[in-house]
Amino acid sequence: MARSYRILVLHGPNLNLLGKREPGTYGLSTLAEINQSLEKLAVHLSCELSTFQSNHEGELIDRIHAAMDKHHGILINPGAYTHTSVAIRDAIAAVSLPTVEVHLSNIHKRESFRHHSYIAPVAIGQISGFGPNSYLLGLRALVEYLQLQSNA
Ligand code: CA2
Repeated sequence: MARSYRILVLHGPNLNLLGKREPGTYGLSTLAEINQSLEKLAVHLSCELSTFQSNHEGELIDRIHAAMDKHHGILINPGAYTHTSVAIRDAIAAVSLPTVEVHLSNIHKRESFRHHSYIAPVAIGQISGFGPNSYLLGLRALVEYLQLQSNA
């Protein structure tokens, strides 16, 4: 059966270190393991994923721009750029693809500088605090949103 939705999964800075440093805050799962569990769910949801991690703002922005004609939606953990990047926010707004923002940790329970997200106002929603499950919940929410939109 053809996969119905193509989703771009973006991981921001330092997330390549997952499972290798600070397990107390970010858990024991590696980024490769998170991508594998997303792939498994994607098969179940009949969607196709492209995953990409970068420590560079411009590279993330380039991928968002390139998604315009190739993908139906974006799942993004912008990492620390969540709290600093007007440029990533503008890129998401410019491509106007449905975007779900996810975080491993509950950013609202942490330092006050993490409470504000530049991305949230241009996302359809934010999922924060469920560890790697935030990504899986985010993918489900995005696919359901796309399905509801196409049935409307
Ligand atoms: O909770 C999240 O997913 C964050 O997006 C993670 C970012 C943080 O700046 C955000 O406030 C919340 C940090 C990612 C750093 O990842 C590391 C992983 C392992 C070791 C060190 C950093």
